[in-house]
Amino acid sequence: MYELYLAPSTAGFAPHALLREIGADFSLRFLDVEAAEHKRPEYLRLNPLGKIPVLLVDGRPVAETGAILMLLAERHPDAALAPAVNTAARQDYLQWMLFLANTLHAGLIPYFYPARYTADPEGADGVKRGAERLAGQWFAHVEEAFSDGRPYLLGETLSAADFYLFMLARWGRHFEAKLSSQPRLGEFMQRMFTRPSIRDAFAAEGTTENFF
Ligand SMILES: N[C@@H](CCC(=O)N[C@@H](CS)C(=O)NCC(=O)O)C(=O)O
Repeated sequence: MYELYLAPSTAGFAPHALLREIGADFSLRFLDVEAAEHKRPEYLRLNPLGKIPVLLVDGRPVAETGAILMLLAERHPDAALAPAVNTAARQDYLQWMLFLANTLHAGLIPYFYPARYTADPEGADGVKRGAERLAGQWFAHVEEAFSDGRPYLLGETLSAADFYLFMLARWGRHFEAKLSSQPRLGEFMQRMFTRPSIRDAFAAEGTTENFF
């Protein structure tokens, strides 16, 4: 049994949608971010860094979005959301998952919390613009990967990486330079959006805002 701590449209979205895609037995625990519920001692006991999301696996907490996604894919091999160990596809999967976690996700954080990344009281806007510029380059790298017409990040087969990418690319809807202008990424987003798991996750999170 899984219990996912999340807040709407945060990094909890990808694990949330993946749980639905797998058809796992889970419950959702929505945190009140305005009330800083994720900084309270009860939550810090689950994740001392106070970051969302956390997944309880039979009561044991796991944090870090990429780790949660990989763990879920691994625990549910029948859902075939991660290539088998020692295959060429696994190599690509690991590379994309780490790129999404280490580069794209980590690089988007300064966009959303720019003041944390500067000691200059006037510097937040510059940090935000710089983060958007870098993210634009990384999304261009993703667009390039899709240039061979592949439907999913790994090729013909859907994987956990697609849920991660979908979530991160959706955050780009705030950018001045819209990601929807990247045609292949746009097609990917539409393709993912048709999945019941994604639509149901949006509905459960109460998200009505444009998804991309
Ligand atoms: N490295 C973490 C980052 C998670 C993260 O930054 N989550 C955001 C919500 S999207 C959060 O908890 N923000 C609250 C804060 O940083 O105070 C992960 O991959 O899960």
